[in-house]
Amino acid sequence: MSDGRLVVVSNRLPIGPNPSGGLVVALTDAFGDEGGLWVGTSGRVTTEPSGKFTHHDGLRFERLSFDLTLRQHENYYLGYSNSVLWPLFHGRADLMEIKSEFLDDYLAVNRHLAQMLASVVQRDDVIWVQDYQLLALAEALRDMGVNNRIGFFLHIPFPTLYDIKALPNSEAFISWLASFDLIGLQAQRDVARLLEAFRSRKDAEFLPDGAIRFGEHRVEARNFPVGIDAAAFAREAVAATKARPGVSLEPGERLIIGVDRLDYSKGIPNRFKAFARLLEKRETLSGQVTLLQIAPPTREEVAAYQDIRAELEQLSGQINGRYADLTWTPIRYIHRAVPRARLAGLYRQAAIGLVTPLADGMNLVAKEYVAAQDPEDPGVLVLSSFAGAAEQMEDALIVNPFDLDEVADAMARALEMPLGERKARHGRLMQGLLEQDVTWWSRSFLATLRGVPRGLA
Ligand code: GDG
Repeated sequence: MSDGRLVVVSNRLPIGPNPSGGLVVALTDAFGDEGGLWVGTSGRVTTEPSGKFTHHDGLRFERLSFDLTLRQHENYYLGYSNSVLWPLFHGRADLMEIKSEFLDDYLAVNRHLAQMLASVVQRDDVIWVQDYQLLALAEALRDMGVNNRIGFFLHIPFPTLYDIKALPNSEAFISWLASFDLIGLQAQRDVARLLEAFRSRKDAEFLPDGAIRFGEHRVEARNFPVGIDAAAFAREAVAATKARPGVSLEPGERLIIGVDRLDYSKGIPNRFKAFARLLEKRETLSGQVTLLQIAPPTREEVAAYQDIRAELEQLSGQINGRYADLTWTPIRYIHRAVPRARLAGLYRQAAIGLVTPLADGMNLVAKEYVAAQDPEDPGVLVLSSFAGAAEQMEDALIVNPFDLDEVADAMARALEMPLGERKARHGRLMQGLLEQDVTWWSRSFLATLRGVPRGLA
């Protein structure tokens, strides 16, 4: 076991005196009292490439940021990361935009970062790389002679071998992965796909302990489902409900909530259509149920995101036009971010958490919705089988988001579900969230990484 410093690398560094978010909670715990280093981009776009890191003080661990140039932002971040890898890994090869300069700058940013990192990494450090923007980092570090343990965690789904073939660099892509010591994935299905990709390589040797050997290097792949700080979020939901009333509803009217970055992978159009199907099938629900969809903007410079926004505006207008009356608007669609404390209260107010992605690494909204419920009168989670969370959250009503009737029927079932069944399902789901929370996630990943054998396989 190595006890060296932890060095985390992610695309975006959390900057400011009080950064928040799941990853910050998990890693603050992982850095512990010994501290460590977190490295990532500053979020600033400059004209000159930055040759060295900027230090940020104020936390128990050290933070180092670097700036991207406008060209790097366009090609590495919006281009290869979010117009090639993101759509492909979410099963949307049709939305990929392949340009050679995207890949060139993706590699250039990964190499440039590796170079800067190599100068600060110490002999016993363990390096933990986060997510799809930095897939090529370990290979670049190895080329520079960095021999430390390097782990990688992919927050989004791993693609099928069939989809990998659609990459302009599918062979090199597998070699990038083979340079890590440990690859963490959200779900078992992702591990199976990664192993299939490795199996397609003639130079891969599957070892009896489950690891894979490429030449002299050995790599392991396992699933570590990301959790949330469930206990803290439950407290936040109670506080939010005491602090202010939720959205105003007519007597007897019930709320269904959806919360997602406005992304085509989240299945929001299907959700709206399934909700319309529910209204069509159950006329008595007219005026009795409202869908609140919070969908803050994201990656608006990418054309596919402009298209999904236009589609949703059209669809919500159409459904509201058909069903609304003087006192009831069936879909309340908010294209803006809502403060986190407010969100916790809205989840708690909602009788249904409607989470219907077409592809999703995990989906933390599903977990937050459950954590926010009143255990004495909990709402029901309706969850897509395509979210990684479905592997853990078997007590949700699991649906196929492509089948509008199935989703509509699950909503109807949730609205009618007796209190005893709701409590039993919620109790089991909450227990799972508390047992496998976000610190469990980072601790299990790091314990595994620190324990992987080094040197020749
Ligand atoms: C990636 C993977 C994986 C959303 N709207 C507002 C808001 N949010 C917060 C939610 C939740 C987070 O954003 C979204 O997390 P998800 O997990 O649902 O999805 P991604 O952003 O796509 O995250 C995903 C995750 O990484 C972690 O590994 O689960 O599969 O795609 O926390 O609450 N927060 C606030 N206002 C909003 O309007 N405050």
